[in-house]
Amino acid sequence: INQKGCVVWITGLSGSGKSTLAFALNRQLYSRGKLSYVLDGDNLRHGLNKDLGFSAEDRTENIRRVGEVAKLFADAGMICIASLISPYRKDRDACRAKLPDSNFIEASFLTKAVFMNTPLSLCESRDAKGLYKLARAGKIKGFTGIDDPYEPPLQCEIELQQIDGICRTPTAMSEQVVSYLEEK
Ligand code: GGZ
Repeated sequence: INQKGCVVWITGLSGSGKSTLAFALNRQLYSRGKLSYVLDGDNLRHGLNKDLGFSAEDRTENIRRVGEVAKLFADAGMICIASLISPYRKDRDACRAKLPDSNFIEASFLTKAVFMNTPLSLCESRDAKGLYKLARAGKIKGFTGIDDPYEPPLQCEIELQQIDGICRTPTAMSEQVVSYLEEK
């Protein structure tokens, strides 16, 4: 096998497109003969992390477990793509600290709204599962971006910005990540 294991950690708001990017990246790597695997926060919450909710402690534990599993995949030589909101910087940094330098690639997936205070418009307008609507109505408490914080990375290897009206395709964005991986 001609590859080195690593973790590509995709962080961003709910609805920002993390999972779409993760699976597009997975397909693209596969077509190039690379072994990769997606650890998706929302999926893992049905199994491995079934016991966890969305309190700060539970999110921290969620990220910790996925970080440990991602490390195992990387140790096994795979490109592990983790896509979780992972809203707290300290939790992402703790995952990074588990891996030797350069084996952890943080890709932040942010909409301009996060920084610009045209708040969350893009994520919220997608609202595939109607969760933002429930959060706005106070029926879900502690929803990231609404009444729970999202701390964008101060430094990350790849920043993918999606701006209202100028959406790049998942393929274009995953190509950017693949180029980065090839370069390294
Ligand atoms: C954020 C929530 C919440 C709250 C349910 N806050 O976009 P989705 O719906 O399909 O995926 C989101 C998923 C987040 O799981 P993660 O494991 O990635 O979160 S974290 O990294 O913060 O531990 C969202 C849904 O769960 N969801 N309630 N309160 N997202």
